[in-house]
Amino acid sequence: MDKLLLWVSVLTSLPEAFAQKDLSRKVFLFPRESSTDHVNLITKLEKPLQNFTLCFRAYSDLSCGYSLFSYNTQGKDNELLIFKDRIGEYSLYIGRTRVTARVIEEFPTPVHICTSWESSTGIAEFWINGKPLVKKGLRQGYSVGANPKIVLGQEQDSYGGGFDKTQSFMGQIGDLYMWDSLLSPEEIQFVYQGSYSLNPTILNWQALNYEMKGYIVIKPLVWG
Ligand SMILES: *[C@@H]1O[C@H](CO)[C@@H](O)[C@H](O)[C@H]1NC(C)=O
Ligand SMILES: [Ca+2]
Repeated sequence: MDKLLLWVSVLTSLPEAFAQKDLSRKVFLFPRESSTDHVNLITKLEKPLQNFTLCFRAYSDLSCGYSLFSYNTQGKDNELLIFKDRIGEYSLYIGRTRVTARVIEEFPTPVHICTSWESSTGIAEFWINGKPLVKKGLRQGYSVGANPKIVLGQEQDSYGGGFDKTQSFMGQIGDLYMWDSLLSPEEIQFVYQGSYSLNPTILNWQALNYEMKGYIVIKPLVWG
């Protein structure tokens, strides 16, 4: 009986033990273009999202288009997608609809990206290296679906797959945090400056649950 109880507690605590790693001052390095290498970010998100803020750092010298953050739900492609179209151009997709924001940027240079969306107004925001870009609106009244597959390094065309080498990411990604709320402009600045004590509710780089698939390496963050 005691043995059985021990086993039950080991089995139930194992996933938790594997679950969360603190990746502070570390990045995922995607060292090559491929249609396979990727990282799955795992989160328990059981209710549709009306508001969110997502922030992370990225460093790449690709000049063609690539996926930065791909979030699909069952049967719904591009439910939430951050795509870099070209130098100085960032797109946010919500429910397969897209807005694009433009910024003058040096190339190649490390970038800190925050993006947010609010269902009640449909307003999407981008903040690039702490600087707010022109706001646009899309999908007012929509809710982003729950139980997502979230992929770094590849762009999904199905639920957790359907990758395309020409949209893959090569470079480094770190400091990724996601909230189910809108951060204030002051909070966005805190995050940009490296302060994350804001309780990220969906994804937390300091307690991250993830799976690395293929050629992915964890390295220290030496920029940004
Ligand atoms: C989303 O934000 C709006 C205001 O920006 C707020 O009224 C609403 O309650 C929020 N929804 C959730 C589920 O937090
Ligand atoms: Ca897609």
